[in-house]
Amino acid sequence: MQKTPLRWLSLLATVWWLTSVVVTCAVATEPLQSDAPTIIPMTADGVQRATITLDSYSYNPNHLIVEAGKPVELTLTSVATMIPHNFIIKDPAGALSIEQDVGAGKTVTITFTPTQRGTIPFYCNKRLWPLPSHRDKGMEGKLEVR
Ligand SMILES: [Cu+2]
Repeated sequence: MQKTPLRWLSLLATVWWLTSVVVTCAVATEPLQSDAPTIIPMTADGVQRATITLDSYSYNPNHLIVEAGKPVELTLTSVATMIPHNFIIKDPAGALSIEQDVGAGKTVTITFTPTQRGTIPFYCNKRLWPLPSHRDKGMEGKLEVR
């Protein structure tokens, strides 16, 4: 009979500890990104240039607007620690198909010329099984071709 209050106390402590861990994880994985569209400016040489920052698990900016028929140069800069990401963009017609790996902390540049007007999604398909893919964690965006 003497031990019952102690047992309750330790149970309460365990519940409190588990709750705080779950809350901390939920706050930490909240993606920080803006959905505001970014019109990629054309430089003097006729190339539409932009830098996209890759993090775990986001692209920033994640809504790009470009002009059809003009070259696009994207500098993909990863600020992620340890986790490798990629940049995949494929239009349904098959005119545009890019799959570029971007290692943690690395920068790579891709160039392409979108020909079809429309909105094409881009995303990261990396995943650490059995966790959801990076795209499922919010690592996606869209390229609006006008
Ligand atoms: Cu990724």
